[in-house]
Amino acid sequence: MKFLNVLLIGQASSGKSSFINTCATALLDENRIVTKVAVLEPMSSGVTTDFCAKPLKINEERFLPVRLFDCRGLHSLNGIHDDDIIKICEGNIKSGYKFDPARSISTDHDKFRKEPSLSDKMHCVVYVAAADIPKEMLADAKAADQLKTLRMYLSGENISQLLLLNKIDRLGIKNINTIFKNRMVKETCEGAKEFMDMPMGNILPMINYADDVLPVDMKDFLALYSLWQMMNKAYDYVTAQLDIPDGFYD
Ligand SMILES: Nc1nc2c(ncn2[C@@H]2O[C@H](COP(=O)(O)OP(=O)(O)OP(=O)(O)O)[C@@H](O)[C@H]2O)c(=O)[nH]1
Ligand SMILES: [Mg+2]
Repeated sequence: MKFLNVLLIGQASSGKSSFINTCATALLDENRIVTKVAVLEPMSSGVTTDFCAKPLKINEERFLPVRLFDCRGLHSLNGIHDDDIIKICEGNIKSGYKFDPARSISTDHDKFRKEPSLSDKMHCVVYVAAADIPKEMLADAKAADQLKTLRMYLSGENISQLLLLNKIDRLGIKNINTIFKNRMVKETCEGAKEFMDMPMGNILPMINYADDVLPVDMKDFLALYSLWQMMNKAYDYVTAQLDIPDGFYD
């Protein structure tokens, strides 16, 4: 298997593309900020959206063996059908699919993968929220239901779930090098932990490149740490699946 698959799912403007961009910057051995990739171009209606991943370069020849899939969801306005989110996790939906809020992907669509293998499935799911408004991620009842359905499915499959809390800088932090000692950051992470009912280690505080001109070590560090956690969880899932002998559950 060539790539670990990680699904980033969160509402519009939660910072999904910015996180991918920050990872791309942190991975390069250069003193420049990678130009923001248009990972997802919002459609004019604001509800339809593509499903895609972009390669993460380490240098001119090599790529990191992980695919971060960018997917808008967990908010009814984003219009992704509940069934489609599960189908993404199962590996049924190919990169480049345009979601239709009105209906789930049909099995004869050319972006529908009929017989997904382990390498097509999502190996780790990351909910993405903005730290200044974490609960707005689930602002309506439909989204709460969607999250519940997804979480039940993922728990049943033993797929790890993480929470990426972007925009930590918006909590009024004066010095980003002290974020792990900051009371507001601690309280926000604890609030998110309670809200999502997750272990503290699964909450990833993050500050992305937004208006920066020069690279910032702390942002690079946070991106690499979060990416490493995601890859670890994905790797654990894949190895657990591969370790199951054929016919074990028959
Ligand atoms: N201050 C600050 N701004 C951020 C951070 N992360 C993202 N932003 C800003 O938030 C806005 C939305 O970020 P995006 O990365 O486009 O969000 P997205 O989740 O990809 O949004 P969609 O593609 O529309 O679903 C942009 O203006 C970013 O510059 C962060 O950590 N701190
Ligand atoms: Mg985006």
